[in-house]
Amino acid sequence: MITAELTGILAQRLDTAQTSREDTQSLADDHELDIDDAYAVQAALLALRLARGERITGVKLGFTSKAKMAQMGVSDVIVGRLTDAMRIADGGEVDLSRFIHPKVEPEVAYRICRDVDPADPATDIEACVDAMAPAVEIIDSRYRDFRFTYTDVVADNTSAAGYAIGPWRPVESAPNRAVRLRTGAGEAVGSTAAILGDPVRALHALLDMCRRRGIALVAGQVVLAGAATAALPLVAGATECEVAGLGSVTVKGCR
Ligand code: 0L1
Ligand code: MG
Repeated sequence: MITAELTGILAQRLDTAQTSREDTQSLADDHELDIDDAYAVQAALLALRLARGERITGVKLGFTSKAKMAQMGVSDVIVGRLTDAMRIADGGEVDLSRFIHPKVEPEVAYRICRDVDPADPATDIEACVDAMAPAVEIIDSRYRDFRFTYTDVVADNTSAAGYAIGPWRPVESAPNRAVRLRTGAGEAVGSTAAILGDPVRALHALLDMCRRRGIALVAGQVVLAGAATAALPLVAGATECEVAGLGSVTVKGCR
């Protein structure tokens, strides 16, 4: 376990990388972090954002596809936090100079409609969401060339950098919706089934993570359930994510 002092130093290093748009080397190059250390660095990093006046708006899951879990050699999802500084309106412009090397992922979002007490064993997480929507997540690893270990990426708030959410609709079970992501850099097609077989499973995985990591979910917050395809580079121009039965969401990259 690393000391509280080192936890703060590593959080500051990642925060400086994000605010200065200058990447940093893997923490694992010179420190041995376990997963608890990594979540402690993530919490310290979030505290720096909150101290600047940002507000938590939700959570995101990563490593929700079998391919990504296998690539990282893990069997757990990872969880990161979203803030209002990351939120982009549907159809809104996003200044690319805010990022180091941004990529975009097509996702499904859920809206939390009542506070979730992770300590309560009777919590019914599906009853705590009232809407779902197409979403795009912007990921921007603070590590050089997007090269990181499992603990690195957790410490770096799971690469969270931005998100936009399309029109909300009532939650409807459909594990296998077609997904299309179009950017100026290309196109990716896939299915929401890539998200743990069914995005609703991401809610259960999230509740489990909230229990283990003491994360509270509050009414009005959003959940990004995970990527339905591999990420594409975020470039200037329109990026659109379309999810069958849910509609679409667009952001416009600009310089
Ligand atoms: O699925 C994700 O949101 C990505 C998690 C972090 C891994 C990455 O940056 O590729
Ligand atoms: Mg994602």
